[in-house]
Formats: sequence, structure tokens, C-alpha cells
Amino acid sequence: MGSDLSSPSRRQFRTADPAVDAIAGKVFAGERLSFDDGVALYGSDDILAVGWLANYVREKLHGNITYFNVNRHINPTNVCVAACRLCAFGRKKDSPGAYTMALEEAWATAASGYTEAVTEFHIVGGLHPDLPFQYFLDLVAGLKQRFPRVHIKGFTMVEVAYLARRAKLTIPATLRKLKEAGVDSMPGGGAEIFSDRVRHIICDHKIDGDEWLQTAREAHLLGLRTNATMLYGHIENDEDRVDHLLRLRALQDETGGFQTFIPLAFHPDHTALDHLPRTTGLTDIRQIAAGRLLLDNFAHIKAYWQMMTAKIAQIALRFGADDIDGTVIEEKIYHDAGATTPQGMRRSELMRLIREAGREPVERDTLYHSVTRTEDTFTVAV
Ligand code: V47
Repeated sequence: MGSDLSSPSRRQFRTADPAVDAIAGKVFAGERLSFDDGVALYGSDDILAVGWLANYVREKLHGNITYFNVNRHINPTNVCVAACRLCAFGRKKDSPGAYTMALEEAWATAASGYTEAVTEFHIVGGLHPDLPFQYFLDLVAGLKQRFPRVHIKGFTMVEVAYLARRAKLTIPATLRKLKEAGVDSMPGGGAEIFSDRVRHIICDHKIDGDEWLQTAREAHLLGLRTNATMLYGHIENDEDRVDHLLRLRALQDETGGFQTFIPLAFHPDHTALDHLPRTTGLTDIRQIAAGRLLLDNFAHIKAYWQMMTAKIAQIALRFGADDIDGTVIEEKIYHDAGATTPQGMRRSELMRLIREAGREPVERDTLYHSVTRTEDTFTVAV
């Protein structure tokens, strides 16, 4: 054990793994973890000690609170030019199952399931070769006009970079137009794993890691908060995961624009990588814990229940996660890839899940302001 035995937490902590013990010394001293520490966290057999430390950090930041929100996903099109091996959602333009919503249809989709008074629309879709940029601007402006109180978290860095290229605009100009139309923040998708070696295999035609980070940087500079994800459980190794996390941490040092880190478990069904096994519960839990410990400048770590299953997400609330995402309503990307979770969950059920983990549920809006509800409306504390 390290030298400072005066803190009660330090005295409670026990591990037989010397590498984790050394990491604990840093965690208790508030010191930043290194690349090698990250690899050691992934390699340790003592998952309970790793989780204990992540939970220690999580409780220092958020106490017992667990955040959730009431949101609806809208996927305007699944037509995509990228053909990523990791994906089961995208379709070529004329292939069976391809769809593109007319604007009225997208707005009607937003309205269905609105009964729980959603505070967020989460909008992501494919890279459509023909849809003009104006379609996306009109989509967002139309949503804002119809649902002025709903926060629009829309379009990944990958979509923004593609829209910019097609519209012959710079990334900042594209982001500015989306923001003017009504985009309030951006989701964290498309980051996958930044390693070129892996990216070439799982999503060859997407922007590379540096371009993803640069697009996020530009968004942050314009005042758009974004999330960050990491897709794990395919062909990446522990070093790739740590490299990904430390590159996110470096950008966060620079901009402070990331809100939440969301590890995403690879779902292989109906993808070109369907020979790979699914992730296990311990792998899922470890991503949450490693994320919490390495991303010392991220406020929030999300255990996305749709992806992890509600049962594992509940356990993750004791391994570093302080957020469980939302009611979701109509998730498509994971369900096309074989997810067996329900496509949405009621608010009351999410709260039960959180309470049974011994945590206190707090409904938030997208920017983590708490939401107070009366019978049929809500107010946001800013
Ligand atoms: O970008 C695609 C991933 C992402 C598969 O920001 C797959 O709050 C697993 O980013 N198996 C979209 N993953 C989802 C996403 C997200 C989800 C929830 C909340 C937020 C947020 C963001 O899903 C894609 C890609 O990384 N993905 N296919 C698959 N077969």
C-alpha cells in the first residue's frame, strides 16, 4: 500500500494487485493516471478493486445522485454511403429496408411518444448521398417550431463532416448553420476507436480519429456541448482503448466542451463482423470503471442501458457511472444489430432501477439541469 494511510478511504481500500494499489495511491492523492496505469486497469484481475476506486471517484463527484432523462430518438434516414463493417443500421440507397423520412414524417415521429413530455430529441442518421444540407436545417427548424422547449441533441461529428463536404462549407460554417437552425448540443457517436489500424477495419470510410476530434473541437469553440463515445468489444486491444480515452482527455483539457463519456458495447448481429462474440458483463463494467478513472476531467460517465442491458447498467451505477441515459423511445441502431433490450422504458421504471441500486434518481435535461415535474408539465432549474 502507498504511504498515506490517514484517509479513511485509503484505509478501507484493499487489493492484492500491486499495480492497482499504486493507482489507488494516485487516485486518493487526486493525481492524473498515465497510459500505463490505464493498461493496468484493463489488465487487472481485481475488478472489484478497480470498481471500488471508480465508485470512490463517482461518489466524490456526485454523491448518490444518478441522472436520467426523458428523451426520444429520431433517425431520419438509414441510407448511408459509409458501409462500415461495425454497423447493421446503414443501407445502400436502393437496397431493401432503406428508408428516408419526409420532413412531415420526421416531425410526426417526434410527436409520437411525446406524451411523457420529452425534454430531448436525439437525432442521428446515415450519410445520405443525395439529401441536401437544407433538409437537415429544415428538419431541425421544424422541430424547434413545433417543440420549442425540447433540447435538440443532433448529428455526430461524422455526419457534420459529411454534410460540410457535400455543402462545400467549412466545419465551423456547417456547425454554425446547424446551431442557428436549432441544434443545441451534439451526441457522442461515430468516435468508435481512434486507432487508425482498427478504424481501417471497422469503419474504413469514416473520418479518422483526428478529424473526429477536430470537429468536436470546432463544436466546443462555438459553444456546442458534445458527448464522447468509445466502441469496444470488437478487434481493439487494451492499448487502443487507453489511447482513445487519453485523446479525449487531452481535448477536454483544451476545450472543456465534453459533457459525458459513453462506452458502447459492440453488437455483432447482422454486421460484417458477426463472427465476433458479444461482450460480457465484466467487460462492460470495466469500461465504465476505466472511463471514470482515466477521464478525470469529464463530469459524467453514462451507462447506456439500451446497450448494456438494464441489469448491467444498474450494476454500473456502483462501478463509476452516474448517468443511465433516458426513456429513449424507439432505439434503432442497436436493435438492428441484435440488441434484446426493450426499445424504450418508462420514466417510473428507470427511477425504480436507480433506486434499487441504492442511488437517488434525478431527472436532468440534456445539459444536466435538474427537471421538476408537475402532472403534465416540467420546469428546468438553470
Ligand atoms: O456512432 C453502430 C455505435 C453509435 C453498432 O451522445 C454500434 O448521448 C454497437 O452514439 N454495435 C450511435 N454500437 C449511438 C450513440 C449514442 C447512444 C446513446 C447516447 C449517445 C449520446 C450517443 O452506435 C454509433 C456507433 O458508434 N454503433 N453500430 C453496433 N453494431
